[in-house]
Amino acid sequence: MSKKSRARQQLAQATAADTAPAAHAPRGSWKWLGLLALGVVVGGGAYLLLNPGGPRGPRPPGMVWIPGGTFTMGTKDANPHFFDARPEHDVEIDGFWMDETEVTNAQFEEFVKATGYVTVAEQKPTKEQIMANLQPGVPPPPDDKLVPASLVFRQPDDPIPWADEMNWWEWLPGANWRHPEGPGSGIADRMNHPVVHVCWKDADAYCKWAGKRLPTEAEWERAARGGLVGKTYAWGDELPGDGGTWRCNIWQGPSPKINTKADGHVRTAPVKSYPPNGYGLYDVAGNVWEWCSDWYAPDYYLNAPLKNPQGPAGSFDPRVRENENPYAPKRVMRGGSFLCSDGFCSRYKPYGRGQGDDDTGQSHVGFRCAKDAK
Ligand SMILES: [Ca+2]
Repeated sequence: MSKKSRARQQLAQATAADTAPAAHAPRGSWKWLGLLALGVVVGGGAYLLLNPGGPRGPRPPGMVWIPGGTFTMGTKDANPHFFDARPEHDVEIDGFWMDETEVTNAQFEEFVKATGYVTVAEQKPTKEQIMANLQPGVPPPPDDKLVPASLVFRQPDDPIPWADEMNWWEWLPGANWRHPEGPGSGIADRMNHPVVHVCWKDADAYCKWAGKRLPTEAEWERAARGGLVGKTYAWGDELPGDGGTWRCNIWQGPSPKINTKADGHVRTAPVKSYPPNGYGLYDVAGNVWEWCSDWYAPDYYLNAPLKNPQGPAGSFDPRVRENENPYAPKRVMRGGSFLCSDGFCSRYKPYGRGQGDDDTGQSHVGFRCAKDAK
């Protein structure tokens, strides 16, 4: 046999060996492997049929799956605080991932270190920014008022008129996410607290950096309800402090002067200080308000799409103060904050709605991210 024909013979033997079942493989193993593969395909299909709102893909770190489906959004609650949360209406939502906690100072610091991002509250505002939120014809603020600042809750010492909430809010120069109560305050001992003084634009920038996005308002409410139907709170119908165990960080005592701190915290609490809801989400009631992607309009529920609503095309807030522009850009925020209570602002219930200027930070506003199922 020539070298050439021997080589051809070896090649033929090698090819036969490659295509034949391995000598040690038991008879019929290919049949079993085929059946196994078929089982995976059929099983996966059955899973998708039986769990149309079920998770897709691996779980992103720190996120939980919010199943798709139809839920009842809004409320029949006659409390005037919920004038914009009526009527109740059924909404269909696709499943999505959601951060199990509010974004913490530690997480936000990671973002700032990686990108050099400077929040809006840390920047000197322009006259144009200020004027965009005011009625035409209102005189501009003096130049010396154009300094980096944010809104800080100030607990008053004396009784004050309730009618004007600006009596207990201060536009404080130097207040920002690193200094929640202004110069002299810090976050070194609050790294696991939710970041605050982030405006909507800051929250949006963080989400994009993290490969995520802000939840829509409908997604947020679907998530906050935790799979419960027709319940008053994110955990059910029990009052927040029933049985002596507090279920969220809100206000106890005559607001805004006296806070008895029965739940353990006067301002923000570390995330995961209270039990999660049915979907495994922490602090969807109280602690800090959370930005959503939607523009705010009080009458949106009257004509909102019934599947995956994204919010109105622009914002409108008729309840503005004198000289303020009702069409100034405002976004929805949800969940209430450590300042909420049933006697004052009960909007920490899962259907309660809030709104804020998209370029303004506050000491009780933060956010959490969502992520598409891909
Ligand atoms: Ca509290």
